[in-house]
Formats: sequence, C-alpha cells, structure tokens
Amino acid sequence: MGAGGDARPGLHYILDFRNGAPRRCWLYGPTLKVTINVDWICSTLYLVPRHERIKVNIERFETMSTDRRAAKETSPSGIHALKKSAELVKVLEAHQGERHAIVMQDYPDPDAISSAWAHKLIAARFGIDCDIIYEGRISHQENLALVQLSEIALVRYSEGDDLKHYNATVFVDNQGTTSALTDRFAALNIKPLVLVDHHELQDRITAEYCDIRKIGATATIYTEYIREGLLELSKSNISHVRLATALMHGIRSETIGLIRARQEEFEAAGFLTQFVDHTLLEDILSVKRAKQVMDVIQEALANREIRESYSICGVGYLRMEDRDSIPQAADFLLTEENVHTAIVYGIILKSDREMVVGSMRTTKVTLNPDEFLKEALGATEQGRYYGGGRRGAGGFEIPIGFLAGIKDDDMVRVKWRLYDQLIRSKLLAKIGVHGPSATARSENPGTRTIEES
Ligand SMILES: [Mn+2]
Repeated sequence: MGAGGDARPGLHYILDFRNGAPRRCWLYGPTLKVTINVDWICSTLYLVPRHERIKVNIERFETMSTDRRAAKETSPSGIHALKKSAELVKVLEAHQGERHAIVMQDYPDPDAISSAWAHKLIAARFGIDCDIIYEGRISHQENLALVQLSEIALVRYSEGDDLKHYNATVFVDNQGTTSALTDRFAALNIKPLVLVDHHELQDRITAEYCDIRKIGATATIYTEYIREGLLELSKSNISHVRLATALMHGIRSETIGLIRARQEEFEAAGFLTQFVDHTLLEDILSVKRAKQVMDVIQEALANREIRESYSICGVGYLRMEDRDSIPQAADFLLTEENVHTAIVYGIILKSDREMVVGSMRTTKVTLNPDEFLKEALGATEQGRYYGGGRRGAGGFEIPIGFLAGIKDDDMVRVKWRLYDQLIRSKLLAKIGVHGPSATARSENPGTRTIEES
C-alpha cells in the first residue's frame, strides 16, 4: 500500500468511514475500474453506512476528515471537508525536483525540530530535497538530546553561507517573525512556499500553502498529514520511529506533557504511540538542567515580583548560549502556588548585537499571550510587533540599538536598570497595576554572566 507522494489522479484509494464521514483516505492500488469524481464523493458519501469501507478511484486527490476544526469548512450536517493535506500534495507535486530550506525559529524547540523533520521526509517523497536550517542556537539540553539521539541533520546558518541554491522556503512552527533567516531569504528573493504554524497569525510573510491553526502544536498538524497518508510510517524503519518519537516529544513539550492537550493532540499522540521508541523518549526527557539554567532560575526566584498572580522577573545579562534558560525559568515560576502567569526576560548578547529577550507562560485560559504582549510592548516603526504567542505561551525580542555594546560596568548596570524598569512598567500597566511593589528586588542582576562571557 502506498500513499502520499503516489497520490495522483487516476489512482485508487480506500476511504475509511466513521460516523458517516470519511476519516482517512489513502492509496490502495490500481485495482478498481470505477471512476468517480470528488464532487460525487462529497455529495454522496453521507449515504454510505457507518464503518463501511469502500474502494473508489478518485479523479483527483482529495481527502476529507471530521477532525478539522475550521468552522468555515463545516457543512450544515457538521461534517467537514478536509482539503489541507490534499492542497499540500498539490503544492509539493508542482515543485518536484527542487531544493527547499525549512526555516526554523532562531532557537528551535522540539515542536519545530520534529515538524521540520516530518516536512523533510514528506517532501522527499515528491523528490524535493530539504535542508532544515536555523540561525540561532539549540541550547536547551532536551533539544540537544533530541537532535543528537535522533540523529536529525540540521544546518546552522553562519554569516556568509550561500543560500542562493534554494528554490523556496518552508516555515514550520513560526511565521518568519522569530527567524533572522526571513530577511536573508527575502533579500535573495527566495519566496516562502509553505507555512505551517500554530501561533497567532503574524502578517509577516505569506506562502503559497498556509496552514495556521490554533492548536497545541505544529507537530499535531504534521502528525495529521502523516495520518492522512502523506507519509506511511513503518515500525521497522528506524528514521520513522525516531520521527514519531520526536513528534511525540514536540506535542508533549508544547502541552506540558499532554496536560494542556486537547482532542487533536490526544488523537495525534494516540496514533504516534504505536511507532514511538519509549526508551529514546525517556532518554530525551531525563536530561538534566545545566548549571547556567539553574543559576538563571535562582536569579528569577530571588528577584521575581508577584502582582495580581503574575510573576515577573528580569534576570539581567545572558550569553546567547543560555538563552533557553529564560523560558525554562518562566516554566519554573509558573509552578508557584497562586501564580497563573510568569514572564521572564533578560538581555542577550549576540556578538556585538544585544536584545531583550523574554518568555511568557500562562495557565489562565482567558489570557491570550499574543494579544497581551502585542498590547503591552507595542511594535517597531515598521509596525512589526516585539512580541507574539500562541495558547499558553508567548515571547518577545526587543533589539537594543544605540545602547548596545557599552562595556563600562556602571553604564552596563544603568542600561539593565533602564530596560528592566521600562519593560516591567509596560507589563504592569497592561496588567493594570501601577506603583512600586513590596517585593524586594536586586539592583544588580546578571553581572556574573557578563564577566563570564
Ligand atoms: Mn510550537
């Protein structure tokens, strides 16, 4: 049984019906002579008895699903027509033989890494050669473990690398706002072809194929593509087992170990579990925190300010390698009783560039991190927001232009205090509290890291 890449008009599929609507559609083999078209399927499939499997010859590739959440696609009967994976097939088919760059955010997480990998394997079936590329750094220990244990080939861009040989870009788990590569590719006039993400719509780039959903993880979307036949996983294929493990890790890490998972994530995890290497997953998850991360968490704990159940902390200067300790510190602050939202930020030194980088985590269901950060921190003169997010999490990056590169100790301290107070007051204003709090705070955070760097 083949699927996905072989999906072409004139080939045959089995439709698996549940609740009267087809859930899955995959290639069966050219054995039937019946030719019907997709419109016929759309209009008559509801008459097919439940659980009945029929073989049909589809004139063009089209899949349908009841999983789809997009309200627009819901028919009056509550049955959704699934077109996204079929649409992706068409786009990939039209670009056979090309070379694509799968662009991840500068600090890729398991969701991005696993989704990028899934895309690479899917695209390979269409004769498309993909490199998974990022510009920043993989610093979170779990992510390093994921990449090393799963032997995922990633390309880390360094200044001067040639990007011209790519025909198009693919953005997964980001919409170009969190990757320095976005501008580099734009400058070379290399266009985004595919955009798959679960963050709020960012309006930065558009692509020929877009699938942006408010869902727990991008890995959930790619798992759905796989389930719909774009890649047939096999337990005996080591890279498939690793991919399934990575996707499971991606989904878990985006949903706090499935605690925040909704139906889509459970369905995806349920499907993946048959292929997952549980020992490998345990190895990835059992990685310990680095000392730097512990130090930043300590800093965050010591200096946090709790107002109206928001726990806010600036942790001072950090080396770029330790950037991932910011979200980890935010995760940690969120574990405190009566805290529903944690925001941690610091100044990252990246060669001679500096930026304030922050992470937000929330368990408050009515709080939209994307809106919160956009409203609290605003946008650049070009209208580009400093922050953004998705359900439960957000982040921001504020470049320090003119004030960057100051080496004098006193000035460095003044600069930190300035940014710390500025950001804090903007966040507090958004929360709706003003004035100083009783919480004691350090006047001199983070100088240890600048000495070390
Ligand atoms: Mn994600």
